Amino acid sequence: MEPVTGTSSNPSNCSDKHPKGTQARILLSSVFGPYAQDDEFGSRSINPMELYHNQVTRAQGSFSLRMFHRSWGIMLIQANISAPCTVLDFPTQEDFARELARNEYDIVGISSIIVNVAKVREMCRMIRELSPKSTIVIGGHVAAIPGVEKMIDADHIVRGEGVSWMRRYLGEDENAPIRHPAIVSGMRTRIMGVRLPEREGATAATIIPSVGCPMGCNFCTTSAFFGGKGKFVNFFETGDELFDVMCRMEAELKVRSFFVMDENFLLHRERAMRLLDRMKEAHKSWTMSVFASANAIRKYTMQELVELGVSWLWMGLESPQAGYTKLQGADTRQLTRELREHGIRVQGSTIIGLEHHTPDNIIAEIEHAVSHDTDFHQFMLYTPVPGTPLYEQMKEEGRLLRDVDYADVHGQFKFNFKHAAISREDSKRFLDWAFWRDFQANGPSLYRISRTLLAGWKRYKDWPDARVRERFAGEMQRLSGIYGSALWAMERQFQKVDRGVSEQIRAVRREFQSESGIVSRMLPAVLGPVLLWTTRREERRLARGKTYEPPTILERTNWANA
Ligand code: B12
Ligand code: SF4
Repeated sequence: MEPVTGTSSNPSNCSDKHPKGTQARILLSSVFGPYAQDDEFGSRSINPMELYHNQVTRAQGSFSLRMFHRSWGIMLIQANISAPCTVLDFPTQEDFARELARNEYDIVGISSIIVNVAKVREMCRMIRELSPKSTIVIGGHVAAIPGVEKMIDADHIVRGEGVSWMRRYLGEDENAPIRHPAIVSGMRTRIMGVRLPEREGATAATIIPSVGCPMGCNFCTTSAFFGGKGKFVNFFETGDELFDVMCRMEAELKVRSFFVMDENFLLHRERAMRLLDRMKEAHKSWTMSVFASANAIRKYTMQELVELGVSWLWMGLESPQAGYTKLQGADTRQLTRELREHGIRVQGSTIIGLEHHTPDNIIAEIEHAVSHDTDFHQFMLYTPVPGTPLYEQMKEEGRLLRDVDYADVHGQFKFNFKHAAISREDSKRFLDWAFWRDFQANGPSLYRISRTLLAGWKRYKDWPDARVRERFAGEMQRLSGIYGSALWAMERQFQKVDRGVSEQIRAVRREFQSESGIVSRMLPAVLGPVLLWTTRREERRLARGKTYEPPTILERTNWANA
């Protein structure tokens, strides 16, 4: 596997190194909000800045898990340059204009994905007007749009890895070790109408070991953007390096859980197993949420995964008929069941509208996906995204639909290509049905994750390895009363959707009661009715069209030199 670094196209032909080098003053910004509304800049109400509510739990009403994630790409760049740098996350247009007007920035970098290209265009226009001397650098997946340099007025458009590009541009050592920023993985978490308190250490730290994925599935935009099949960019090569980063995060953020932002973390077994050795030596009872493909998961025994602290696993299920290498020979239903029995929450991901799908077989395919009974399930339309092999193939075959706004090419709306058997309108109907069916058949994800925790606790509460025992005991102690209360409210509220599921929720609640300590056993009687009330209030708010937006965040580094 060959690592790759970022390359840029240089529309204005300026020098490849900024004249001020590390003295240049830099602004790095994400695209402006608000996001969860329909507007001319490509915001869409169905495309909020929320991971779960956007593409996983969106049909779960007040039970949908809502939270925001920072723009990690620009945080990573900021942490790895010595020039004075401001990161502006989730600004409004007014915030962005104010920041440009108040500071004379030499470089303004904007990070964007494809759906937000119209915002990038507008931000470039604003920079030219308010800060005409600034050099404009555009990075992130938006750079993969063919002909993007003609759509926006920028000086540099960076494809691929951005830290090495920015270091090179400032005349710094692009191969210097990566300094990992301290990132709290999520913020403003909300469920059942309640915003969870943000205590230090309560939310996992994000760790970014690499970008890209060598598996190279034809539709995969992250794999394609960082080099495609056989390639990826590793920031931390070894388990030792990763262990050191995690120890630093543990100390800085007071965390014991980590969201590992690596497209296929378990694929690199040697690194993962070395990390496990170090964790054992230092008696680290950490938990990890990871992305991994079925073929990578099967390189490990359940014991190894549990000892490694894997407690949340995001796995592509796609479709058993699709023939992806990562799924070959895998019985994903059996694998999901086994993982959950070991207390590992599974987030499945299924594609709607693959080539072999027809109106006659799609319902059975969705039912098959739903029968995995994962804790969370993401459904996505098969989508040729610029930069991917699938996009090139569809282009050659003349199947790309013209006049589809890039703002609508995100897999949660309608096809952007001509499917052999399914119409564009029906693609949305099937997608929406899949989300609804999963919720109706399997209940709220909050119920499902509590059930998985219970299974893990029962299996591992007396386990000989104290690290494992402590992890489950800690989670149970923190969560059993809260889950018990939430289950109390869910059981009642879900009666309207499906009585059978409501009864299953009750059974799990009772089990929690018998496995909990005295305080946690008493809590549901008090907290349950409160949660039922907040849940119903939230349902009314959502029915009135309530949406949520992330806060604007501004962070400066090396600013004394500026
Ligand atoms: C966290 C995340 C989010 C967060 C948002 C974070 C944010 N603040 O914007 C949430 C959950 C809200 C989200 C939402 C969506 N997301 Co999202 N998301 C991700 C995820 C999982 C991680 C991003 C990340 O931090 N990666 C790690 C960092 C280090 O990598 P990076 O961002 O690519 O940055 C590197 C380079 O791109 C470059 N770079 C980035 N910015 C800049 C700027 C400059 C100036 C330079 C020089 C370089 C540079 O340098 C960085 C370091 O190498 C990625 C998947 C992935 N593995 O990347 C998807 C991903 C980015 N999301 C994607 C999509 C499609 C969406 C949604 C449309 C949801 C959907 N329907 O699928 C929405 C859009 C929301 C909106 N209204 O904008 C796609 C983008 C596809 C594309 N080609 O444009 C991705 C790639 C997932 C996928 N495989 O399909 N997302
Ligand atoms: S295994 Fe997952 S991350 Fe890797 S290329 Fe395939 S879809 Fe992308």
